[in-house]
Amino acid sequence: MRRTSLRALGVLTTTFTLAGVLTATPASAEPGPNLKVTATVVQGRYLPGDEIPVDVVVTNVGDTAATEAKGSNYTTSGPYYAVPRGAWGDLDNAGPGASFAPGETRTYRVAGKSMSGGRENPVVQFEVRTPGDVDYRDNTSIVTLEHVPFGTTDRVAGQLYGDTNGDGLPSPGEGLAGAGVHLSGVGMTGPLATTTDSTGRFEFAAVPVSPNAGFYFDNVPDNWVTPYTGGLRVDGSGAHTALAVKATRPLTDVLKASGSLDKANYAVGDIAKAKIVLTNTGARELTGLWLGCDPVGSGLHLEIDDTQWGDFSPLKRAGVLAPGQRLEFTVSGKVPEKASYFGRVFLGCYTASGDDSSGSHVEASGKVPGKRADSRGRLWTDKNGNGQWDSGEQVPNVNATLSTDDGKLVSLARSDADGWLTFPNVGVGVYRLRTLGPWQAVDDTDVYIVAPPYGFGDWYQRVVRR
Ligand SMILES: [Ca+2]
Ligand SMILES: [Ca+2]
Ligand SMILES: [Ca+2]
Repeated sequence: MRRTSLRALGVLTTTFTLAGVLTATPASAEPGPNLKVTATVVQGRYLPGDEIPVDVVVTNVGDTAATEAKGSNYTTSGPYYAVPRGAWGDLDNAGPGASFAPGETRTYRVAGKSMSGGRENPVVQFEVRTPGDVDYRDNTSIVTLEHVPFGTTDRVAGQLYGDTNGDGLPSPGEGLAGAGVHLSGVGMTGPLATTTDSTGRFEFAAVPVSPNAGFYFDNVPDNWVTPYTGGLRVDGSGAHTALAVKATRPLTDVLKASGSLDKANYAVGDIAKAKIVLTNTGARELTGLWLGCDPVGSGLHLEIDDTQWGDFSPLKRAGVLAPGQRLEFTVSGKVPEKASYFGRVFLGCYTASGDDSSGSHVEASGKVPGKRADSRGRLWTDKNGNGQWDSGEQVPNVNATLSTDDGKLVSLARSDADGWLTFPNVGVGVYRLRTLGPWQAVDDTDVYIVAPPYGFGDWYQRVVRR
């Protein structure tokens, strides 16, 4: 039994007399600070990995100021609930702590994440301590952080349309039929796939809940371009049952591009001149235009300084073409050394308007002759019809040739007992392989002659009986 102090009674009286709004000090409490903690989960549909905010109400129900108050949380069962550094604000354990005047109340929104999935919900104790707290029974509050129940599924459905009339809405007849629709995400056992119907509609009846389900289309008819749809949050609330996904026409419809180099042959270090022609064949002005050249940084492309593109530079993205306008650029770039190992220097650019890089490509190349290399490969035929090379499928004693695009013969070789053949000391570049006699080379018959150290190694060439 606690002794009721005169001081506590005094506070009680004052409280009732003055305002009646402060929490009355229990008549049983000792004099001194007394923090009381009440935690409440902020309502929401939470999935494993989500941030779950909890409102922690801290009140000093004592008659003396509470100082150095510090908060902490502890997962008593279920998946671990982790809060980031600083989540407790001025109640942070690493700091000096906070003060509460008698009767003062503050609410702290503490937001952490429950780590793994599974069937269990985290049960978490929130606690705030102050030195000398007269009644420790009310300093903790335990809450269950409820996730959307394990095994919940959601319906995801919508329509893919090509916005032919440009009104930004699915209009009659704009549905795109026969496109593949794919959905896969965290927490799902495997990817889901369906196909749009004759009106462009699609449906996944039971998608397992997922904080981030990747969503994309393929095999879209007539080259319509689908947007980047990003990940969907599928949480069982039915938020994605009427998706309207707008596809747009590719830039290639209206933005034509071509390129050429000023010479057929170059040496390393030469400055090559390139001519690029862009044409707007459409009826609308094109804006935000730019070119992205040597997109993969292969080291085989002409080194063109971006400033030469003016408004069409990838840094500016400010090119404009009026309807029907044809624009010709002449730019120059150095032939890099690496090109001499491959025998080719390239000009390769994609064309774009803003973030849409679906314009025509610019492609041109020149020869960089000089280096030579051996090229070794193997002839084989798919005896067991499994589509791949297997031991014993080599084809011996076949004569083969390498020739240029325009049919000029550059090398001749004959396969040995194991199907191997070597074209010796061939000038670097790309050639066509042909086989003579009863065997015909099929599939990709390009042979790349590349000088060390960049060689691709031995190649395999499939042949069939004529
Ligand atoms: Ca207390
Ligand atoms: Ca429309
Ligand atoms: Ca085979």
